[in-house]
Amino acid sequence: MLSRRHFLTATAATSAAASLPVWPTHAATSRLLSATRRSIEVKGRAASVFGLTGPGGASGLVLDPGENFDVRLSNDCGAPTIIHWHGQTPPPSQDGVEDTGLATLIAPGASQSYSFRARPGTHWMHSHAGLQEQELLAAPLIVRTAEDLTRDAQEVVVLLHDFSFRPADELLAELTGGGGAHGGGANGGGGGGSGGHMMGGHMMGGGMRGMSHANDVEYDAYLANDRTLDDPQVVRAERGGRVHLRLINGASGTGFWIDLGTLSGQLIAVDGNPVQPVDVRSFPLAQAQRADIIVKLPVGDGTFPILAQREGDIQRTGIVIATGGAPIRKLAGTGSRAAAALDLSLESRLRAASPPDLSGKATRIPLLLSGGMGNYDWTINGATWENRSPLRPANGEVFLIDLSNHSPMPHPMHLHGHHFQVVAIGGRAFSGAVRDTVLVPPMGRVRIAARADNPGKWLLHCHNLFHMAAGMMTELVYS
Ligand SMILES: [Cu+2]
Repeated sequence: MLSRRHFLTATAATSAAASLPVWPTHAATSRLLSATRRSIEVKGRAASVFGLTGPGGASGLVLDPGENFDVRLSNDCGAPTIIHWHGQTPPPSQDGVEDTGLATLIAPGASQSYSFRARPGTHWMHSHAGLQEQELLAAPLIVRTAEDLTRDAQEVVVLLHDFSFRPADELLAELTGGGGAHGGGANGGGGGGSGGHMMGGHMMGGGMRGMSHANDVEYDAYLANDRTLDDPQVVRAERGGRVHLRLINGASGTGFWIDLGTLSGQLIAVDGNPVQPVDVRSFPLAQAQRADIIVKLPVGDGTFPILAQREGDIQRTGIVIATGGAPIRKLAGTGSRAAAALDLSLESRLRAASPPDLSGKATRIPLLLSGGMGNYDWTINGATWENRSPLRPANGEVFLIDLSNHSPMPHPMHLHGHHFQVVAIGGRAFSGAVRDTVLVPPMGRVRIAARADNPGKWLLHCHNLFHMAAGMMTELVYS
């Protein structure tokens, strides 16, 4: 593996950016994945969205323990695209991004093969082209472990998303062009026939409450496996059985509070990395984060909603687990009170099951997150992506990134190609979870640490899609 990875990296670095290296493929073992266009029904209304379907037509991919990531992606969605394997740590040219110049968009009708060692856990995959992720070009990517197969628990995967009947570029144009907080409402935002409108009015309300707010976009619906609570997915399970929930926040602009209702669960992994088990019932899940939870069902018949409520709001979505012949009660699409803003209360309790070796020399990298709704300019160290100063850790050494949020919005920060450990929150050091995406709340400070063990060029960005599109992205470069 080492020599192969080294070879691939060298190839990528020396070839022209436009000529993507061709990976050897083995048709017999490659999983087929198709980026498609499909129609779903949201609140009784048809919507044309993107999709990522595997060989059986199901959404996403599930790999067996020890299986290599051998995937042939065909672009059948009618638009140029590229898919990022979120949570995987491939060689840089197979990361599924075009921004670093190591790969290009896949043309409609074309395909691209990928081959690298799969990283186990609950992950996902999504478009890294334009705003396609908002239009549901996202799906689960599950890499099972041998332990998953012996664990006596029914696996239930839930991909959360936010949804608008309006095109994503229209949503972004309104945020960037409408003068943000003060002009959004006056810029035609309320006129959408779908009932969707931007947060102009809400923002002013937020301003009166205080400095921070959570949500930029007023969506039409919140989805759990493509469905709303009007018509949720119902998963039949065994009385007294155990369920392994694999929760993925695939939303583009929404952080959720997960609510297990009357069930209590054990959180066993975040972003695909085992943690020392923690009992949970209600906990935050920021954009792009994943949570693996084991729940034990009662012995009697019952229905058990697993809900996700938007932070700072009453809107919610979810699925229902049902045992025996229990009738399914209608669930309201709104909670009784607004959820709080996402915080780091759970994060500060998490401990890595096996902390990485972060001994030796370390480089400290300060990362200031700033911006605001006024001009909708979101920056890292004062610069947008176009004006970035790449971060340069030393190959093989540890790097510490001090994330410091000087803005009124939360930023779920995602580093490509690595998993890092959360090692301090607000200056308090601890041996936290290993992750690929960490929430930095308004005015919050989080220190993360990782080893520079995957040379190349890697994106580091906010996983609020609109913040990223407005410039909140930089790159980590070492060779
Ligand atoms: Cu952000």
